[in-house]
Amino acid sequence: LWALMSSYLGHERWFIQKQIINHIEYTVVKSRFNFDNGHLSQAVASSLRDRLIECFNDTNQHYTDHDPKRVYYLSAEYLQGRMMQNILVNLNLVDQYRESLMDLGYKLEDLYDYECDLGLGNGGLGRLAACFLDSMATLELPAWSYGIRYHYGNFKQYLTQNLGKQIEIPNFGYSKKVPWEIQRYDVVYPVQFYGEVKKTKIEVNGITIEKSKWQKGEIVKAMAYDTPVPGYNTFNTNCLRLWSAQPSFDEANKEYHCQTDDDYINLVKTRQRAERITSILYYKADKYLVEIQEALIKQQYFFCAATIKDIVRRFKKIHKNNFEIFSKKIAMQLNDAHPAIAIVELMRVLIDEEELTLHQAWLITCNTFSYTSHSTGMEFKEKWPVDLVYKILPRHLEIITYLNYFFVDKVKKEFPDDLARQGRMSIIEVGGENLGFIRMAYICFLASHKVNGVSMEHTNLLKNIIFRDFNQMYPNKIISITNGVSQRRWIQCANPGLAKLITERLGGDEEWLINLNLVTQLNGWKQDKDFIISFQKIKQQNKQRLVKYLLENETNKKILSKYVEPFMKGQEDIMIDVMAKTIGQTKRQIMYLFYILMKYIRLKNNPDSCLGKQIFILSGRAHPHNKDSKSILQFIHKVMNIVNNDEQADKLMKVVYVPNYGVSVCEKFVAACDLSQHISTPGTEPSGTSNMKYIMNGGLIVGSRDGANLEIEKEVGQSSIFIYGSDKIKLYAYHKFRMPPGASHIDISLKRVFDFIKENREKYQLEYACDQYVIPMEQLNDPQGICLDYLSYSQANDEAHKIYYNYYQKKNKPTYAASKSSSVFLENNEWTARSINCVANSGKFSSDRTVSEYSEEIWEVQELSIPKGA
Ligand code: DL6
Repeated sequence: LWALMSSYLGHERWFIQKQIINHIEYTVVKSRFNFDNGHLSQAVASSLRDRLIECFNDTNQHYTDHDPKRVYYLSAEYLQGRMMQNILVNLNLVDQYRESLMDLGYKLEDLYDYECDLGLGNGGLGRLAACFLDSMATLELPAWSYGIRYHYGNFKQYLTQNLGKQIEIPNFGYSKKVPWEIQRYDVVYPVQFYGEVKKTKIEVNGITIEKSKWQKGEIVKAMAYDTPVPGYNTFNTNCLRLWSAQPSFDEANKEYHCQTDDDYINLVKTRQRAERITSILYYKADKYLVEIQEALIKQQYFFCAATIKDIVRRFKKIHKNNFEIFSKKIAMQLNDAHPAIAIVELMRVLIDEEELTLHQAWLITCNTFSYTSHSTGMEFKEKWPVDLVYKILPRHLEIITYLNYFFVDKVKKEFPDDLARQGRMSIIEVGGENLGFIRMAYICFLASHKVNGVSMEHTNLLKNIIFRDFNQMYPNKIISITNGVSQRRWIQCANPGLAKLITERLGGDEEWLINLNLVTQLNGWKQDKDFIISFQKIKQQNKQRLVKYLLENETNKKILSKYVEPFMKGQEDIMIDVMAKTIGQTKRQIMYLFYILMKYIRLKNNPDSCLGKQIFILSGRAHPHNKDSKSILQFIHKVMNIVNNDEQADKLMKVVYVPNYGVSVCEKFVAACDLSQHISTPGTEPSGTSNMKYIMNGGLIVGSRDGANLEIEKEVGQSSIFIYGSDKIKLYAYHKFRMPPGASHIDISLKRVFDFIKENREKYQLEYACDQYVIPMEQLNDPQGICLDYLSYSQANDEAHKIYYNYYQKKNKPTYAASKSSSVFLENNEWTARSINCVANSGKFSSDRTVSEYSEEIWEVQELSIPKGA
């Protein structure tokens, strides 16, 4: 309707302005003569929401009318970040909105920062889900996604001054109204917990069968919140449906009228208990307190029960009880094992409510579900204590027990003499406290027709280690689908300058936004002087934008303001090196910090060893339940204290930490950085996706032999990714046999770092690093292989710095070239050619490719295009 009206009347801008001003008045409730950027941002969002809702309603109606096979994506996390810019890009409205606002005297780009980052996720898995939403809509797939509407989302990080001690505080800002979502007062389902299973005997065709009925217990209501998800350049607008918990009592019902003070208090407590189910996003921990484990089980079941009810209701509306075609009409994808209980819930619904047999229900379930694993460590495999499941979900435990009985029987038949295998493969891990544990990931494996890893490396690990026994029994089940990220978010929104340049070079064609393989044409421009200069200028502007952002933080302002002055004036260049990811041992921030300290020590001994100015940026949250992670965060701040307060280092290197890492911060990093670190311990990072984002934006990478780094190397070649160190087999040999023999010697430069740490242990409070690493070799545990890999790691970084500073050509201090604009930049065509090479060969890492593979190899859903003005 909007498109039609605008094209007929030719007054698109006028319409946009009128809409925005109306929203200022009637939605934001401000006078049209007195509002600020914050109000304007809300009004712009509301005007976009109106458009989205039209497409959203049309899409849903079209799906209902045509009844295609649908895919439902179940994920406990969605890390969407800010949406306004992404929505404008997808609706192809950036220019119209920019111009309309300009007429009114405002700048569109100034409004983006007023939106809060939607942080319903902890990291990679949630951000991947957000990219998938974008790609599924863009590819016009009939896809709905389900999740949890956490009240507080990811925590806010508070850091004690200078010490880097992390305190987690709830993200109260998050509960501010999210402009995109639609509260569905009419989409509400009861979800049951606790209670008991009652057995009754019934006669069917003369045969007596036992029926189970789950009864009593507590009921909580699940209310839907829908967020429309537009695709790029299409009318298709899918739905992200998130569930929020509400108490189930009907406040108008006389039964609940309070007779005594206690009744009143109890009613309030009931409400709070219900709301608590969806209040926070939990971080995974090796061992939880019982009450947290209970809350987590309730949260996951709540989400899955409401989702299954919604899906079955929609199916029955058209197909009544024809469950034979259920899996022909529905595919459900589990994003990791968090929603595993959805499998058992579907079984329960089919058996107890739809009166199918266990066998029938199992066949339908297996043909419907598929599962993506996103982890490598055993610790991430969801394990639920049997006693808690018995208490909270007694009927589900019964179903799981049946499934396990039949499955273990099958294992026994196939491997009659292998008792150990039967124990290893059992869904229920017997023994220990809590009457044992339910291995939820095994349920996912067994009930899915396809299981996938998220990179080649990861898939091999699933086949050969994590699900080895299962892979032997079901050899064709595990497949590999390498992750990807959306170029609309991660180039077009994060780096509009580069996006414009790409479009220009591809002849003004924006097709690359839906087919990233087209950027391969940029390979032809790697040596083109004009293109190189344009590319460098964009990078320079992005770097200045990032530095400006760093200066907004008081601590970083103190560290950087003088250091960056000439850079901000365009008089010199600074190399920006970033390591941004969750802080933890396997991510190996420690190795990066050792390298920074080594550079610092070298510089103290010989100031000429530093080829040019650098800023090392670290960002990422520490794991709230993990001591090591928090100690590493403190170690970062100690290294900052050492380097940033030293007069000699003052002119050549600075280290900063950026708190509250999230999608918007990451957007600034990927557009600006020259080099980034993806250096996880081999065998611990399933894929990584930030490595793909940096590559797409022309950032070179230092990477370990882990996750998707190796596939990136295959695409961009060794000139743009500096792969270093051991692979997981070498690491295994190192741990098991201290092999190779050289592994028992610590590299001389690392030794200097250790000596420095030892000497300054008290002065800078370096206990953590000291106690972990500066100890006799025979006591050194080194689980992450840092000593093993350090030499090649430092060489990879040194090599990158030399190339950046043109060392091989100049063998002396860098020279700078003046551009036509006021700024100068490092004259280095070699680095820029490598950088362009990254962008040009990043086509594989679009989430459009990833989602197409899921669609073809797993879901078997077809695209369904919504006609204009449907
Ligand atoms: O697949 C998305 C993403 C990968 O890129 C990361 O390598 C992996 O660590 C991450 N996994 C998780 C597991 N979380 N839990 N729970 O976030 O998935």
